[in-house]
Amino acid sequence: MTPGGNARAATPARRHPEPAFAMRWFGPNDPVSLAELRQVPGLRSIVTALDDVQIDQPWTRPAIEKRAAALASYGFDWVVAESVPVPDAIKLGTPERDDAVACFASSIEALGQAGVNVVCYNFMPVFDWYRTAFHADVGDGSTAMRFRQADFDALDFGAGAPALAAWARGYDAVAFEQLTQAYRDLGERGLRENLTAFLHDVVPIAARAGVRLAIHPDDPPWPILGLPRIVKDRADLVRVLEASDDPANGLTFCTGALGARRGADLAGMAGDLVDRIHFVHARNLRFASEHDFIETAHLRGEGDLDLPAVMHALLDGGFDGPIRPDHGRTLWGEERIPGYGLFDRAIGLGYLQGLTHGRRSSG
Ligand code: DNO
Repeated sequence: MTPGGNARAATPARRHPEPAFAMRWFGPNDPVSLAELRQVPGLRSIVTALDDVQIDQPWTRPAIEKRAAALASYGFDWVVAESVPVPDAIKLGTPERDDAVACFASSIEALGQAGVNVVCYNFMPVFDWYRTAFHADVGDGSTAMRFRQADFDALDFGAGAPALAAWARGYDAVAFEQLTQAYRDLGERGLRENLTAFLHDVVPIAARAGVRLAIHPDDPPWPILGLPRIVKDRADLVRVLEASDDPANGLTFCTGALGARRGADLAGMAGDLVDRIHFVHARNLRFASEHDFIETAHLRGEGDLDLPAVMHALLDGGFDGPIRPDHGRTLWGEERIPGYGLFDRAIGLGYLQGLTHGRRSSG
């Protein structure tokens, strides 16, 4: 019997493998130290990036091996590069695009040689993920990140956009206006074509290097500021996968990003796409209304997303890749990067481990 007696009942029961339970570390400047992470039960795998490398420079094998050695000295493996940045030249298809693709490809090859086999990237224009509050009051003395469209709409980008802690660079007024206008002119269709061209170029290189590419969905998963968004929902994910059938062309399944579209069938998507899911971000959130949500603890019932259902779909589908608890609340007075405190993510990791072990012993 297949657990749950679901649509997979006709296929032989799947094993329930162990994913690689991981946490993200932002490098030497992260207020969470490797010494602290070492105390998290069952944590052997780290997700990190060489954020100090300029975006127009490739990641070199010595630099990658240096970071891997720092992790290894605490007993950790580097399992995912999150993220290797995709410069605007590639997304916009400017004349510098080919050089930028060559640079990205060279980073992929070096990562593969160093044994880092999964690469997370995104194709979001201008902003990576965006929140309108980083320390919103949860009501129990903790804080969490929030996105409220009305607050976003009230922002004034007339003077450009500030750098947001640890994930995006800032732009002055002129650069911001030029860049946003270039993406608006490009539109969804142009951005999709540029993603397809990018995949066409880099997927074969990744496949040869033994690296799986894992695109991260847009967050929030709807257009903001009139900018095109092309990785928002199931149809978009399928379109990305169809751009190249090679298994090296895969997904980062981010429950928080995809689940911010109210009513998204996360477990259904996870089960259907599991063979191409190379990396999982597990995050929970609670809706105040459509396009207004606050992030919550991972536990079922704390937020509106059903992480146990997603985990079961992944495990029943044979998922054994890296998974990390994504954004958590800021707890117990810690001073960390918003969303990336130690405590709630450690609790979240324990929850994901418990769900996995429970499913294994019942399946
Ligand atoms: C947010 C993360 C993102 C993610 C990139 C992937 O916490 O999920 O910053 O790393 O969007 O490229």
